[in-house]
Amino acid sequence: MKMIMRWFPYGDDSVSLAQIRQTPGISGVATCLPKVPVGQVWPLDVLKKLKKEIHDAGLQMEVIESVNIHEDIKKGLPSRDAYLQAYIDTLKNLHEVGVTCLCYNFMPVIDWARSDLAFTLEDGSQVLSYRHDEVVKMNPDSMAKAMEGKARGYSLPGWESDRLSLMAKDIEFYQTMSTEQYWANMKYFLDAVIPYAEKYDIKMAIHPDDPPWPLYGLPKVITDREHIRTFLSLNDSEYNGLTFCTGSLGSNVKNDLPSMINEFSGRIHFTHLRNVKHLNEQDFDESAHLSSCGDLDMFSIVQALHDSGFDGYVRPDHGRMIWGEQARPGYGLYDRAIGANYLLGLWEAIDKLDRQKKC
Ligand code: DNO
Repeated sequence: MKMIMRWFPYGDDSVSLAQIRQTPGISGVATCLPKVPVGQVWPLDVLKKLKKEIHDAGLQMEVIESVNIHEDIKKGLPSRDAYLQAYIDTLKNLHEVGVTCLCYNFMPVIDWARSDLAFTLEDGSQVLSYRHDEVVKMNPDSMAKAMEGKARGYSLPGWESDRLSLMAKDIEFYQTMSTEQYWANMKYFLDAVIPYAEKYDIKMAIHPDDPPWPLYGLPKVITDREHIRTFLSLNDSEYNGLTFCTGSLGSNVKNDLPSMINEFSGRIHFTHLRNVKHLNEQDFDESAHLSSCGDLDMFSIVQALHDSGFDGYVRPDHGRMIWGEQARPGYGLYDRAIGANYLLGLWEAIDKLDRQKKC
């Protein structure tokens, strides 16, 4: 298992590579090229420069989060083949710079949704929160505006401007698309891309839909055990795998995360570990990573990963904003560093007890 942290390039991150390097147990970063418009090939020279910057700081660049998928692919339009070729060419360039795992999502139009990016908890810390009634009263456009106001000046991954400009038209398009058609478009993507992921030795790791239920009449498919089974069976290659995001999947109280980890072991290549505190079945606040701060049992989750032989990448997911930090919502340094070391502590204890048992 390798513990990494998400990091945004081009000076668009309040957290420096040096700070990440000084966080105990972190071997690298999950990063991206947010300035390359969706659908275009990620340039090799830019990737090489980025890799050098990360390596010079003493960290690895083995994970990319995310290369976004052009809407024409998700919509199944004839123009998709050209965008698929660009995706494949990007995989080639990622391979050239030593990337081994690619996190992406197949959510239509919007990536993740929250009603507030700076909800204040009792202890004064601020978190991302989700109130279903508020979210359905908004539309993606008004949510984007509300989010921008709370983003502390940082860009929000998944809410890129090229995505937003077409939003209204895209939403109408998807509202008339059946879920079966959406799965078929996903299979078309996988069958085109996975042979190249194998060739370039890059594990594809789809991120679950967040939150894991439909919004605004848009198809949402990576939400629970059944749907993940369907997804994995679309293409049987081990390179067709998952980013197991405990916060996203854990927002659905019916998901039994440790048992899902056991079932999908071997196909989980990347894990986002965070906790959530439910107010009811659909409303929740993100919380500190510690089990006692939320509803997820992080011990059982880490134990399931450990015992199923997980050897991919883990990153602490969204942290709270604490100690006066001003950072991109979810991606400050302090709470993620605390979370990472809590998770590493769990892993060490589970691993050592397991070894003792075997002696
Ligand atoms: C939000 C992230 C998502 C994630 C993408 C992966 O903080 O979890 O934006 O990176 O869904 O493609």
